[in-house]
Amino acid sequence: MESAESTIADGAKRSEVPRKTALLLVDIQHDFLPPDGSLAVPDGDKILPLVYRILDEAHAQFDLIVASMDCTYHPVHHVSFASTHGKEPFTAIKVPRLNSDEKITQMLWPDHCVQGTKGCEIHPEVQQRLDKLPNVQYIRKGDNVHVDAYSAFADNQYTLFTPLAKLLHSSGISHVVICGLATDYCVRATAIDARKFGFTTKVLTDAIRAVDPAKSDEVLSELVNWGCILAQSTDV
Ligand code: VGL
Ligand code: ZN
Repeated sequence: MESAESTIADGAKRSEVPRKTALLLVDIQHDFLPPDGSLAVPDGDKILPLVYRILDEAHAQFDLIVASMDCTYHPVHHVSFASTHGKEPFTAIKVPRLNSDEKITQMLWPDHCVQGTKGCEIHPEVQQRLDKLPNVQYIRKGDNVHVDAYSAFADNQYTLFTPLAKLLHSSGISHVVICGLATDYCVRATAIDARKFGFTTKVLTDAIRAVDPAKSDEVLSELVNWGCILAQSTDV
């Protein structure tokens, strides 16, 4: 929410476009959290106190707070569920690209975040805090049964876009700060899309966790190559 003024050579003040920042909380939902989420991200619950602190103490720094939710379609079985294909979770298969003969790789997951179930709900202590704040918006993704959606901006094939890019642009947001789950899937895809849409993008590395922790460093360097800024939750 900083409004910047800079001094130009002749000493006159020139006002700049105010910088507006959104906080993106990625998929902080029951099913991604230990101890009993169906797709619990290792140590995913360790981010919770950091998220509480941001929402309790630093929320005023954000012009908009967006909580994304993986919201897989019920009752038809989602393409990303191992159970849909009679396969084991955490294996990959080839599925057809939408409207195409081309095959693409789809990771298979345990059933998770099915709409209308507890698994889909945002962690209650995060939700309680969001309920008290103004300027909170929710972005639901993954409701196309045929195409998985990691990014909060679009599905994995860029066939369907959520309202997020439009929401941010129409709110005058130029900067986004990202935390949540999981580093190697939904945080990664959301951060890369944020860069593609032109947002200055900060990723809070202590407030994210990976499905495969061995991949974290590689993902973070990939995000740096996309122009993301790595920061700590205490920096906000
Ligand atoms: C996610 C795997 C499947 C995530 C969502 O939120 O990172 N990962 N669906
Ligand atoms: Zn999912």
